[in-house]
Amino acid sequence: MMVLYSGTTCPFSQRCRFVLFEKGMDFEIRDIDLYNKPEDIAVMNPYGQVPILVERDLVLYESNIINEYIDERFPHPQLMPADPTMRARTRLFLYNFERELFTYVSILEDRRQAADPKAQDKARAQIRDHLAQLAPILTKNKYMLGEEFSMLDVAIAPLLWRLDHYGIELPKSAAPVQKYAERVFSRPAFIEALTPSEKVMRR
Ligand SMILES: N[C@@H](CCC(=O)N[C@@H](CS)C(=O)NCC(=O)O)C(=O)O
Repeated sequence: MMVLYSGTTCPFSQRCRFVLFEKGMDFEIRDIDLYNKPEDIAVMNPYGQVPILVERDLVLYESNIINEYIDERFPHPQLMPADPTMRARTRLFLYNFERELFTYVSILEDRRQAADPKAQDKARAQIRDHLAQLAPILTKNKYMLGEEFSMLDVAIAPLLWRLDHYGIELPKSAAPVQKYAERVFSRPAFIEALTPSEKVMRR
C-alpha cells in the first residue's frame, strides 16, 4: 500500500492527496508536523520536505514526480495525456507553473520569509499577474487542456484554493480563472482530499 507523508496545510502535499483520491485506490496519509518534523523525513528526502510517497522499497519526493508515478501505477482515470506530444506539452506547462507560480508560493509558505514583507508582496504580485494571463485559455476551455481534467488542474488547484489565504486578489479580467477554480473545487476527490486546516482557508 502507498503511504503519503503530507503536511496538513502544504499546497504541494495537497496535489498528491488530490491525485490519490481521484484514483480511488487504497492508500494511507500520514500527517507530518512541519514545525516538529520527525527525523525520518530527512532520511527519506535529503531536502527535508513533504510530500513523500513510500511504496515498499520505493521512496519518492517532489509532488509532480510523485503524481506522475501514481498516474502510471493506477492509470484510471488517466491524468497525463496519452499522446506523446500532449504529454510533453503538459510537462512543459508543469515546469512553467513551478517557475512562474510555485516559486512564489514557496516564498509565501516559508516562515523565514514572513519577516520580509517586500519579498512577500512581490510574490503576491507575480502570482496575481501570471494567473490573470491564464484567463484567455480558461475562457475557451473547461479545464487547462480542454474538456479533460488533467495533471495541470491538479498542480494549480492548491494555489487557487489559497488565494484569499495568501491575500491575493485577482483582477476582474481574471473572472474565467475564478469560474474554472470553482469547477475544480467541486470535484468529489478535491473535497475529500482537503484537510480540516485547508477547509477553513476559504470562505
Ligand atoms: N517542490 C516541492 C516543494 C515541497 C515543499 O515546499 N514542502 C514544504 C511544505 S509546503 C516543506 O516540507 N517544508 C518544510 C521544510 O522545508 O523544512 C514539491 O513539489 O514537493
